[in-house]
Amino acid sequence: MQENDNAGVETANISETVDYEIIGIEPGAGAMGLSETALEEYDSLAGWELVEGSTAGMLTELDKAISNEEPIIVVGWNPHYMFASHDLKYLEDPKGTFGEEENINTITRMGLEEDMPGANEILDRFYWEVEDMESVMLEAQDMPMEEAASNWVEANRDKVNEWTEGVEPDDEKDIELVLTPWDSERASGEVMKLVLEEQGYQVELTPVDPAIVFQAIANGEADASLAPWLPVTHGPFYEEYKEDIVDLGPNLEGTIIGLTVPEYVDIESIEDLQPNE
Ligand code: PBE
Repeated sequence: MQENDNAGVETANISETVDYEIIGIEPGAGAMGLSETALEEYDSLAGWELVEGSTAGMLTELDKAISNEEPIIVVGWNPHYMFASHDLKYLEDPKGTFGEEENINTITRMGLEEDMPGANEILDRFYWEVEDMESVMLEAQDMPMEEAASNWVEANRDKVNEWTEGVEPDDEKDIELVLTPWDSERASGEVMKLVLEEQGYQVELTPVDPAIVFQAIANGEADASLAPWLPVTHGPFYEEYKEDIVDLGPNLEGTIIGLTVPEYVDIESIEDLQPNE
């Protein structure tokens, strides 16, 4: 790492240097709601701004800051390749605003189990690890997501067989999955699309905001989703629609969300920041 004569000064003024701004992502993201709550709950974040934008924009800002070795605070999460491609750390969150490790659940519309018991069974069995999802996401940096998903399916036949073995195909063959527009859910969506297509289904993948995922499943416009991060990130939507959806439980365990900084930024906790006053 390069020596920096101003390091001491920068350490003292990290909050000022980042202009009391947290670089956020798409306004509809659950992670943005949690970040807004953090701004309200932490005295150290009084007067700070959460900048709305996009995941791609946030990653560009992060790249830029890291190549200049400047401080930056972003909304970060796992599974994602940002932690594989950069040395990053989550700021400690003593108030627990961002929750503990979470799950990604599979949900379906009411009646899917009766209408399409075969597809429902495959969706119910679908389960993979953080490393699986991240490997698809990472590969999709260099190729279309469909292709990365297809490579994963080929390389993980044992796992895929566990999801499909002995399942009777349904008469009804059209199935629509709604997902959120992040790479993590594009990865699970494309994998499930391939798995169901191999069983003779026609699968439509529709990316929408988290709020719409729950709405579409609750009113039966879409059949299922592999995208809800629970219990905290999409908790408010889940609470609103839980009577009108079927929750098949986790398809992945161990997601994390938090305020994220490069390793060289010399603070450890959200409480180490300074209010903007
Ligand atoms: N994320 C990725 C989403 C869910 C998947 C953490 C950016 C969010 O709603 O915050």
